Amino acid sequence: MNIKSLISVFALFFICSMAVSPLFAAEESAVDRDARMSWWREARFGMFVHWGLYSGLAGTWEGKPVGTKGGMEWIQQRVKADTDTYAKSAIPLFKPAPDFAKEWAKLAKDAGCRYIVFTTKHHDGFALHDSKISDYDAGSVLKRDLVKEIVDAARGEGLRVGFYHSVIDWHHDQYEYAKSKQLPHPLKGKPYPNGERSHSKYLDYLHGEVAELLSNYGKVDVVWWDYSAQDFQGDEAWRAFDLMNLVRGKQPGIIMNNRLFRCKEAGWASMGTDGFIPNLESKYGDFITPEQHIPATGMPGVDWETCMTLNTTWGYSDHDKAWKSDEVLIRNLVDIASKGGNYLLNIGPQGDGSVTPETINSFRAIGAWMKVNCDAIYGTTASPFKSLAWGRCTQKKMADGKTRLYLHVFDWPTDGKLIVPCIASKPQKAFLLAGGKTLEASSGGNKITIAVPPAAPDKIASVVVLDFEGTPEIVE
Ligand code: JFZ
Repeated sequence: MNIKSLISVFALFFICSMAVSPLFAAEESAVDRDARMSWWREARFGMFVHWGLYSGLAGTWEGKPVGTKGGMEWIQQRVKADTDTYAKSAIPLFKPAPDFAKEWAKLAKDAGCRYIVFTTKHHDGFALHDSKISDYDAGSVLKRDLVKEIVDAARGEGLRVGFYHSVIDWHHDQYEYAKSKQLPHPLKGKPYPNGERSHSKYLDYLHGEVAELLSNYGKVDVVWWDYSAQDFQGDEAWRAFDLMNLVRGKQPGIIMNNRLFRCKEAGWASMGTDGFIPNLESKYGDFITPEQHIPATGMPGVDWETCMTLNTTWGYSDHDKAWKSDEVLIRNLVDIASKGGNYLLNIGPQGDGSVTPETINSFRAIGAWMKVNCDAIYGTTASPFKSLAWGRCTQKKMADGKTRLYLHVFDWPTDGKLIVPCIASKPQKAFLLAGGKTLEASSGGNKITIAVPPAAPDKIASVVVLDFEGTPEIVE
């Protein structure tokens, strides 16, 4: 072998090892990471969409409700249907109307969401794009590319776009579900109907579809992986580092969650939806995803996003009427922002893509509140106070070196005096965010007393603004 070919062999080896290096994320500087995360940190509020074949079934199987509570996007697993039986029932009921996605995008935009994350494929395995490597996809079955329709509609409203993508797959005939005791599968405990399976063939397919999704729809802002178990996760289960590097290679600025993993280093303490710890090494992803709950004290130093349903199911159900009130939804958004997190609030459109009146009303109520108060949400950081009896606080560093505190008052004082405890600094200015009326504020004895009107400007959350020179001194 001559020296030239020796060099090219080395060069090739070097390039290949770069392509699969799990150190990709670790090599990013803190400054670059902050720049990459900045839109997401400022956004604070996004819309989640669970929509697929299960949406048309609407929580009903063979004419009977499967349940009134819980995720009906799991219906195939709940009734233990094999993929052919499920597809035969579900496909005729999945009939997206023209322009359905425009309705979602407008609803999100008007509510004040800055991004939409939607299911490109859920656990049932049905892909919403036009896939060249599958016939269980919208392209093959409906002759439509629903991912393109949704991305175009979201971009049309100026929203950022995220792909929820399930690595669990109840359709693919090479997915070796026996490898995990913890991950769900409709045929769990039963032998593979098609004899031997090769999980590595499934992974080739998974990576292939992810490559299509991250190549053919322009810029993608978020990938929201779902999900892993302690007994099946990461590299072994999904060739996770290759998968993340594939995504980053195609979309350098992208943000990903940590659900390709289920280990301590990746922010997981246990199975279940409350098994989170405020710790995340960057090679495992960019943010932690508390599901259906808000961490009591946030997750200082870690990026996190609470995802939540409007009722109790992610995918549409005719039988779930447990809708959260506007008060709960708006106060959740405030609570999450006051703890430094994002709120990803789910809608479950029906089989034709339409959204229920309850969903529309909830998002419009949030939108009405945001129209007046969004400055107290976007671009804010966590409260400097441990707790406040009457509500929550968010804060913002202003361009002129001032600090602005936004006091979100849930329980409006009946005596006309709003008291901010544990603060030694005197505000330069106090005013109501709604309308801008100046308020009298006095300071002393480590507290600020603000004279407020007798009636709350907003029954759910009224915002009082305090401006300080520099950083206010908190004494707790
Ligand atoms: C997952 C999905 O199964 C669910 O359908 C939905 O998409 C949600 C946003 O994400 O939910 C989970 C994830 C993890 C556990 C349970 C439900 N877990 O670890 O027990």
